[in-house]
Amino acid sequence: MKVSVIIPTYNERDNLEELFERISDSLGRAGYDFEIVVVDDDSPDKTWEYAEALGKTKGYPVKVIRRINEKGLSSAVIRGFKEASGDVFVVMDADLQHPPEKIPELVGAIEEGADIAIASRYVPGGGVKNWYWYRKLISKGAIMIGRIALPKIRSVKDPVSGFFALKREVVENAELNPIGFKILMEILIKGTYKRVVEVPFTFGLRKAGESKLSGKTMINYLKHVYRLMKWEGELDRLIKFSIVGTSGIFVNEGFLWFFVSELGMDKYVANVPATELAILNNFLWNDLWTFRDLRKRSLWRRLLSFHVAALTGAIVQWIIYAPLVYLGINYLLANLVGIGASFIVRFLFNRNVTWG
Ligand SMILES: Nc1nc2c(ncn2[C@@H]2O[C@H](COP(=O)(O)OP(=O)(O)OP(=O)(O)O)[C@@H](O)[C@H]2O)c(=O)[nH]1
Ligand SMILES: [Mg+2]
Repeated sequence: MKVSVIIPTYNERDNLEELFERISDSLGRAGYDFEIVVVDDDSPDKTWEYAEALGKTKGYPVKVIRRINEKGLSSAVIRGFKEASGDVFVVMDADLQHPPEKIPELVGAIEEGADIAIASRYVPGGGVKNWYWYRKLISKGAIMIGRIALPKIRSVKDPVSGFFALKREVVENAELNPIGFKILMEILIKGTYKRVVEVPFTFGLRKAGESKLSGKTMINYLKHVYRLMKWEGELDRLIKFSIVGTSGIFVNEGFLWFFVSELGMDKYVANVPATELAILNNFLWNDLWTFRDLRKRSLWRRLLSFHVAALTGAIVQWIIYAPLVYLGINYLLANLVGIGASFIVRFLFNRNVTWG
């Protein structure tokens, strides 16, 4: 079995020597046949030239791809997949934040039957070195958003890791988007695989050179999650759920108005039957339309679960509604604000439990 270590680089000249040595050491010691595929975007510091030179003078099995007119981390990795000749691909950064000594463990996991083995910061034993609390928070928040938006990757603790191994077959026929921002997430959504394992590791400090992280990183990440949601059909679901929810608002508000104005019911009480009628309306349309393809549990369980979601949403809604009414805000408007907050809670619950 041959291992191809794919390394995207941009101005990483000063890290190469140690990187190649440590990769060779760890894979050589474990007895693997391997190659190193460097995909460099015509770095001004001539990383590509130095990589070739190291291959020649020190005998490392290096293949260097110098891209002149293309840029970008994901497209570089995708290019690496195309050029690699191994049976197992390993993707890692050049700056030694990903310890090469972990590679045999990742490849070993693949040999034991995993299709994808992720070096993970967020499983027990893993971590990050010297990150400020806010960088940790942003990282975890970003992952949480990704996992909530994309149910397929829900079980993966570090779906944005840049250090992972996979079988060639996982990506061979996948339509990977080269402008995708986090290549692993792209692969987890579009690749062909069954088993994913996570191996803990500590994300170290950059050895030399500069970070390419920019202020736009977060926005690009959110755009990427959005594109993957669209690809997965999750965005369609969210839109359908909103449309159904909107119909529910009319049912809810209409009955609330009817009960209060026409029947003279108490405003606090009238909210309850109005909401129940909206729940039944929403369940019907979501079951027939939004989540039609996800009807796995029995009708009664779905209906019950939908009510639990609705009750949870209603509690959230009431917690917002009551104080607003108390503050003298129009009760219909107060109800509307409450519905907005409950919408988010209900979508997540229903997507993941009722039709999960
Ligand atoms: N080919 C290519 N490689 C890139 C590009 N941008 C970044 N890289 C490489 O991708 C890897 C990860 O980039 P880093 O800047 O280290 O990103 P990071 O690890 O998230 O950020 P730091 O923690 O600040 O290092 C490094 O090996 C970079 O050289 C690019 O546009 N093209
Ligand atoms: Mg880095």
